[in-house]
Amino acid sequence: MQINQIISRFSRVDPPSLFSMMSRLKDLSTGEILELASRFQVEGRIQTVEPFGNGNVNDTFLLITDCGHPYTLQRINHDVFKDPISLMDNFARVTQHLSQKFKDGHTSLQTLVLVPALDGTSYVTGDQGNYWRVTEYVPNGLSLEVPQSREHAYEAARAFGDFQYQLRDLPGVALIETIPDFHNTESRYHAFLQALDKDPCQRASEAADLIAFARENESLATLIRYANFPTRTVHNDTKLNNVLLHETTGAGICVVDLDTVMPGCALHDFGDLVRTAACSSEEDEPDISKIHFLPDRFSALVEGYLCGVCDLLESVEVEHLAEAPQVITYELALRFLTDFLLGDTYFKVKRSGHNFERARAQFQLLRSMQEHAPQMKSTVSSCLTAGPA
Ligand code: GN1
Ligand code: MG
Repeated sequence: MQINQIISRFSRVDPPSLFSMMSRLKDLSTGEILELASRFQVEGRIQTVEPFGNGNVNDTFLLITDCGHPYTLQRINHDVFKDPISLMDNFARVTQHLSQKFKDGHTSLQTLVLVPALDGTSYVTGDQGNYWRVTEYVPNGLSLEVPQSREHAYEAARAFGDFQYQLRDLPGVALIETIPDFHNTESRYHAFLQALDKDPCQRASEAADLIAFARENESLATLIRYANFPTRTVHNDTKLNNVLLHETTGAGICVVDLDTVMPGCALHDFGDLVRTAACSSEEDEPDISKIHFLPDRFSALVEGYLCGVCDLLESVEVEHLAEAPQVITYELALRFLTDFLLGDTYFKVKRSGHNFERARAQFQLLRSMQEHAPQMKSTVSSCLTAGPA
């Protein structure tokens, strides 16, 4: 693929001339990016740099060298990830394991490939103590916010299921927890109550309806507790846009965004994928009349996930598959609402009220899921009875 084609597809702007887009690179100068990139074993000289992807936490850039080689460069947000060195250790172990599985023919899914720094380490530190890494760009990958078809949903779920399955025998000690209590919904609920109590930006009155709904649904905060389920190595951030699908065939090709891969509960992965892939809209849709749970996409997700995860799940996990999406949707709504109350300090925001809109959208999706709860249960049962597709 030509350099300009890659840039224009992913940056959604006309192909830029050399470094013409630098004003959009946030707090970074051209010189800083070049200097950082030159500290990795990249092939050729960097020719273009573009902001890339839609992550809410890290900063990602697409680099293209003069020999046409694309890479992704990422700054790890160390306000969120307090121990980037251990995080990179997790990253290296997981990608090594998955690439071996691919080479041995156990999976059709590729994994991310780290490009080492000149000194052989997996990251470099920048001037302000930031941590940076480079990975090979995955060609032909499509990252979607909303699936365009049932097949997309199936493939995304198969890929995340396969990811859990391949990691079942990750050798060595457990991965470190890059963010402790990440999917502890109960502690997310307490953090929300604390934010509400302090209300440092005096925003609680604007969000009275959302706050009331959060309180009414408090029982969801304790429905899925880690301790009651098998601990597995899971992804923990399985939004649809964190799996690349092949741009022409639609097949799952690579699971990305590996910063929260750590010990956890399989149900959170399944639930978070449903949250983003069985919804009619993006997660921050401002017009809530457009937000609906999509039962047809849900059945594709159940089928795909059960296919990918093989025989890994225990009955206690299977029994909660239909409820997990509600729990994680509630958890995300709480996190967005908490961040809104605290003044938008965690998630990147694109506009004023963005976190409020995200929380409102997630609560709306939750309502729609609640209306479909019996149907979700029967979908899971019939997929289990039908067996592998
Ligand atoms: C963040 O970085 P990104 O966009 O993949 C967040 C997820 C949320 C998601 C919501 C480390 O993920 O937990 O589900 O935003 N990641 C972290 O869009 O908090
Ligand atoms: Mg992420």
